[in-house]
Amino acid sequence: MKRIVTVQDISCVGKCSLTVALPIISAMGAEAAVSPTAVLSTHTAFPSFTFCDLTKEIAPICEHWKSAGIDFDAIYTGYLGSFEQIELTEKLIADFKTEKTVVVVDPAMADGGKLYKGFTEAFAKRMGLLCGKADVIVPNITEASFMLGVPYVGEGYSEEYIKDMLVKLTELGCKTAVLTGVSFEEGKLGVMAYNSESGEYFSYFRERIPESYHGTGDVYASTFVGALMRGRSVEDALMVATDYTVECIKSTVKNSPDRKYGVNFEELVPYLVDRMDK
Ligand code: PXL
Repeated sequence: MKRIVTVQDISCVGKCSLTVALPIISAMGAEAAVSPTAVLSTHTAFPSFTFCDLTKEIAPICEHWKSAGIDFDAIYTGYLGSFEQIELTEKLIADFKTEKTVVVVDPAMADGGKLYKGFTEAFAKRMGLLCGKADVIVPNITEASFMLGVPYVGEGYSEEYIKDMLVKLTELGCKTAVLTGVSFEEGKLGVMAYNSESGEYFSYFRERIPESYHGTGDVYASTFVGALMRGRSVEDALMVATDYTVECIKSTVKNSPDRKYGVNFEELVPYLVDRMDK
């Protein structure tokens, strides 16, 4: 069985980060090992929350893994709370990346034109350097804009604009850049990717559900990594992740109006398992 290590926080309530990554990766038939970075009572979009920093645990945990001969097929990083956590994550990548390891970085730090609470433009630039250590990165357009230091333009951009942004993202050092939440046409939303080795672009769109829920980026990234571990190509894994995320939002819109609580991805686990078996 493939073993993924995912580096991100545990937000106890408000489905995102590890409470999403663990069940989704498990349901997809891969092992989810964790490097938890912090424990929060809720994610930071709630009006208040508790926060217990686990930064000092990261290095000893990694050292133990090394001495025990543990290895990983994928390293998947999500929300990181500080410059120091980014540095430690880079060390984890340097120490555990082998020929077989796929490194996926989701620079979870912004959406809708704004950085999440507590982040700065300097932090976003630093996250850009971590992205340079990845094989694949999966930012949304807001995160990409902050990492590249360009203004967030909202919607109404051209395909050329997105293609140019993707090329610049790969110039950070990753092989493949994916932009999520891309829309060129009313009523459609999806992803566009660029493989800097082949020079090829890929895009996939579905119907736009006019609601945005917290944690969908984490659902997306977890599903993407899970599908890669099941042997799917990057393109195929992006389609699986897009379809699952869309189905989760569709199902949630019917009965859960509070967006902070995330999507009801649990209801769609049978769909995901079925989709993986096809
Ligand atoms: O879903 C991203 C995320 C993860 N973890 C924490 C967050 C957020 C987004 O706000 O606050 C703690």
